[in-house]
Amino acid sequence: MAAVATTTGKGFDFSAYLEDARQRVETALDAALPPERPESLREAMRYSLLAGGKRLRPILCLAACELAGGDAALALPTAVALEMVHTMSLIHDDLPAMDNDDLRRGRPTNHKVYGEANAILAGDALLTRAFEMVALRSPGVAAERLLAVVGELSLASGAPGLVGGQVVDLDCEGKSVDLDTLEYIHLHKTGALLRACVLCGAHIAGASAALLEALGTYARGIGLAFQIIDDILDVTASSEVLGKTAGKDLTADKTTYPKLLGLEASRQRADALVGEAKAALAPFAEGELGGLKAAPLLALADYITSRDR
Ligand code: GRG
Repeated sequence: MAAVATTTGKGFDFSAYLEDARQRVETALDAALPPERPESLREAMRYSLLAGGKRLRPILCLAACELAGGDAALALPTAVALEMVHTMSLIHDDLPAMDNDDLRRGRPTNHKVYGEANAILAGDALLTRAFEMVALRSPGVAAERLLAVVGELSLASGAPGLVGGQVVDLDCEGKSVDLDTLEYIHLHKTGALLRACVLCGAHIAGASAALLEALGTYARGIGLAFQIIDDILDVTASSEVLGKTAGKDLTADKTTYPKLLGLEASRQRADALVGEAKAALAPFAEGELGGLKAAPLLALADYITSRDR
């Protein structure tokens, strides 16, 4: 795959980059769920996976691979795996036993269409297919790099990541929560998978320990900022634009950054976190080549606070 980063006469063209990366990801997602039995399970998996999210997580993975000097094509199966884990978490999050939502990515939620049992199983099948993508469908990547990816995916998906964050989030509904606990929820429920995205992309390229550490700092900043903006959009945007039910946090009596700090201070906090994330990459963005390689991750950090959905 040619370098995903594209430039114009004026410099890095982020819109063209996003469009190109999204197309590559969509094609790979489609190919990752070919005809297989049982057809009903495949249909439920494809319904949510191919419903057109922003694809931020797989794109972060490809961009990190390129910053580390790797070929983004080799990271594509891992990028698909990360979007599968994310989609699984959305399906499960929407279930009646969790957030009980009926709108996701602009369509009825998976369990509304296929029933609860099938939605749980579609999520389970996406989660396990994610590990299959890495272990069995990543040609050309050395086994020890794939092992590092499997490690990151496991940490992000399980108790130290998504599941742990979700448990504390559910437990805190209707209770008053301090900033520390809120940060724990955000860093686990949302931040852990974003961290895995950049670290997995970097592992595929055999990144140095110094770059992995910088990417960990970058991920912490964008992970928290992403969830703060998510909380802000829940208050300020419409369900139509978001493609999911707006105002849910208030209805579920959840503590959010806007609730604790107010909208303006929350936005300032998100901007500061994105600044910290970008600063962590500064040593790797030096020179013309460094600047070109780091441009996508720097622009993606800004995109997190400027997005409207
Ligand atoms: C069963 C192993 C296992 C894990 C599931 C349900 C759960 C545990 C965790 C919930 C995680 C969750 C849904 C966090 C919210 C993260 C978030 C802000 C999602 C929205 O992401 P976007 O805006 O969505 O990138 P799109 O649709 O654009 O991809």
